[in-house]
Amino acid sequence: MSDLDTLVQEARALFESCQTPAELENAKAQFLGKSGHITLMMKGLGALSVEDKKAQGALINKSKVAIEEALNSKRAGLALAELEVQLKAEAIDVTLPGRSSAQGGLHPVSLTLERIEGIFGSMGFDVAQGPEIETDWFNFTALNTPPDHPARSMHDTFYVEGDYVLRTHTSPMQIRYAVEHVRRHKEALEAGLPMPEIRVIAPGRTYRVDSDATHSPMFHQCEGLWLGEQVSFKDLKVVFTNFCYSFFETRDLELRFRPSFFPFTEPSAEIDIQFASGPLAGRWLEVAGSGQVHPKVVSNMGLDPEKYIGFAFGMGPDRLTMLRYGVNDLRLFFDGDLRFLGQFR
Ligand code: 2U9
Repeated sequence: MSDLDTLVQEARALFESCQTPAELENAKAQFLGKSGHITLMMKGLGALSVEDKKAQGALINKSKVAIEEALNSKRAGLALAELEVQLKAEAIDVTLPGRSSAQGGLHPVSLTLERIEGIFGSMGFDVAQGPEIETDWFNFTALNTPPDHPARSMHDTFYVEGDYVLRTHTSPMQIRYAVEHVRRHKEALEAGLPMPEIRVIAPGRTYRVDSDATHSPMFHQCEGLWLGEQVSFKDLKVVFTNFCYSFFETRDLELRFRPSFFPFTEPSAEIDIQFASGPLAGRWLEVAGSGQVHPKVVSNMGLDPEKYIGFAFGMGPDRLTMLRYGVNDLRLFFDGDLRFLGQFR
């Protein structure tokens, strides 16, 4: 075997043993680099005769081509191996079950508010929404709650810089609604024509300094108002009884109007209900406050209390949600625990 054949064999063996492209390029330099074997041999040709140069040059060239072929073949092999490693590392197992996207749902209290709005809507009540940061006038004074009233105590009310409060009930929204209603029908009123009745509920967030298993500093209220020339306590009883039948999806319950006091209504009554069957059967449960709108409050709306009369009621959607679903701790509604909230879809 000639020296050149041996050289080609050596090159093949060395290239074959290379594990990485970098190793292979180093190995290449030994044969084809500036001072590699083949290059040096080529340089050595200069000393030969023209004939020998031709013959020997052809042989060296043949070996060079053989070495280059071995090099390129190994390069391709290493590139393929590298690609395989990469493909393996980045492989996606399409047989794995996919990650499903969680389905959201409405908060249980939102579901209750939707139900309340739907039921009162079917009885002709509008829905009014408005500011949660209120003026002292709308939150207290207009509602016949004078400055020395206990409801204004620092213990109950969140005060906001600049003579504002976080509304302690949604009643101020009823005043806003009534004032706007009166403004819109000003001409008819001044001409002594009848004004369309005010029939509205005001659902929403309210705030008081209070926190335990049955009180939260942020809670919900829905207050209702029906005002006209012929609206009586009898209408309150009909409306609220029908509301309870619809809300609790049963007629198997009784209502009781128990005398009470609120600054904005006179006379006033607590509304209790009692289920005839089910887990709450036989217990009187307080569900709302109510009453005939106080003449001073009617007057604060810009209406003549001698002519306009009506009733108002107020209830706590949080408590109604607890009763409807049998939840015993109010705080569960506001902890944001999806294991709890996910049960109400
Ligand atoms: C106007 C005039 C009067 C709304 C009323 C109540 C009685 C009442 C609360 C009790 C605790 C709701 O469940 S609670 O959070 N409300 O007891 N609210 S009468 O009276 C009004 C409202 C608006 C203009």
